[in-house]
Amino acid sequence: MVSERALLVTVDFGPGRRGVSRGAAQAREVAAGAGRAATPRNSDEGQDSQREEFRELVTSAGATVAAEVEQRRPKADPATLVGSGKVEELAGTAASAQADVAIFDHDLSPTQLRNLEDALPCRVIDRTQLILDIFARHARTREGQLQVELAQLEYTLPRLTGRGKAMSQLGGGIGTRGPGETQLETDRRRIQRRVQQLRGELEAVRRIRAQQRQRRESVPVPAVALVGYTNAGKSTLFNALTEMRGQTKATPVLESARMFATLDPKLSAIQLPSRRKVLLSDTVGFIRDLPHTLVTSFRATLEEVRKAEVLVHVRDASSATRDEQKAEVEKVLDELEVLGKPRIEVLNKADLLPEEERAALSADAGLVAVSAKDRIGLEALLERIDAELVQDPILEQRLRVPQSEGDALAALEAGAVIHDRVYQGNLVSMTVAAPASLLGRYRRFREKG
Ligand SMILES: Nc1nc2c(ncn2[C@@H]2O[C@H](COP(=O)(O)OP(=O)(O)OP(=O)(O)O)[C@@H](O)[C@H]2O)c(=O)[nH]1
Ligand SMILES: [Mg+2]
Repeated sequence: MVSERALLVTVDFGPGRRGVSRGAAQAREVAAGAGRAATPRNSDEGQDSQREEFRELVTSAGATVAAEVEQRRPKADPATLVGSGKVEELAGTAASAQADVAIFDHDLSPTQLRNLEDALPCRVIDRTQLILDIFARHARTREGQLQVELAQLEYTLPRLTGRGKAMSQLGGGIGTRGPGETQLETDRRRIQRRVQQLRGELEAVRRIRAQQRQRRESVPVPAVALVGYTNAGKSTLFNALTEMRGQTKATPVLESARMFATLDPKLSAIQLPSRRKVLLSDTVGFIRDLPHTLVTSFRATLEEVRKAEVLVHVRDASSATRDEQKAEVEKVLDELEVLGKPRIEVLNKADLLPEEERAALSADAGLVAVSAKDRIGLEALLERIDAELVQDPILEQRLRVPQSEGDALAALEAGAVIHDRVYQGNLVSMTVAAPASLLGRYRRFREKG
């Protein structure tokens, strides 16, 4: 498939550079001694990396950048977002760059979308549609695909216009024809029917997932969820942790420089240094201005996050906008009502930082600096997870177990840290550190006195 040529449009609102407040936030973090002084990140840099992020989104959607246009204006034009002079310029640039599509790094109201489509010689899509498109490309499971299609249709329905140009995005039959009003009504009804059908199918898929979860929860294993900005390295960390020595082999998940590589949640059991097992989950990443429709439709996917006892917030230490990314992630966590859970902050990609900065980070007790790629800092991270789990705490006890109790000994061997083991006749006497639930099962072996 030939990739589409895209005209990228960004608009800075407000009087000055968009990044002023962001710069101030970073200055505070420098003052807090987090070692940021080595590489000050000013607002220009923040803005550049937002542009870069937008370009990456566009390439992740499979398009190539044909041209870019920027505008700064105090506030959005209700009719066309950008001013009328700019619309003319856009039309000219789109024509000369032979753009197939103009992509705005903002959301457009149905009116703005219609007016821009009328004025430009190509299709127009907004930021939410762009992200939905990437999601659609990357969804692998049935549930993921259903969720994205539903979100796409719900977003598009109010944006259906008589022109129909916007609809070519949807594939699935509704082409680029210019439907008249009757055709438009038919399309609307058809979409509404499809929406109903998708809701039904999703309901069914979710019932199965709920059953699976119930079965899982009948054996209580604490859940730990990796969360974070897209591309922070969650999947790489997931693979690194599940591949560590002593872990049972799991199929690796996809690591990719593309944004939103992961859509569908993936779970794997891992063992912590205390020998306690937890269920680790990798899931969809977040982004600045994550479309609300996506948060809602991915609520079920994000259920792993809502059910987790501990959240591991994976951050890209090398990103120029890492502090802004952190704030964005916390916004979504708030929306999911999980800000109250214990949260471990991991600064990943530490391998990309200069030595002084890395040293400063590792001195900060609030953070765990790791490199998922180089497998550095993982042991410390597992210890932190251990420490954060309060459900089923680790207790230390002295046990005396008959050697004939093979099952009990094997279970302790697998689930506890054992020291001072002494054999006395047919008894094994030992000190074990293990989750309270495991020790509870072998209360009868407790050494008296
Ligand atoms: N240098 C370096 N690169 C890393 C590290 N961890 C991940 N990466 C790279 O960062 C990119 C994104 O990694 P992923 O693990 O796919 O990121 P993710 O958070 O799962 O991203 P999404 O699923 O898209 O939200 C890939 O190109 C990885 O190779 C690291 O510790 N150091
Ligand atoms: Mg991923």
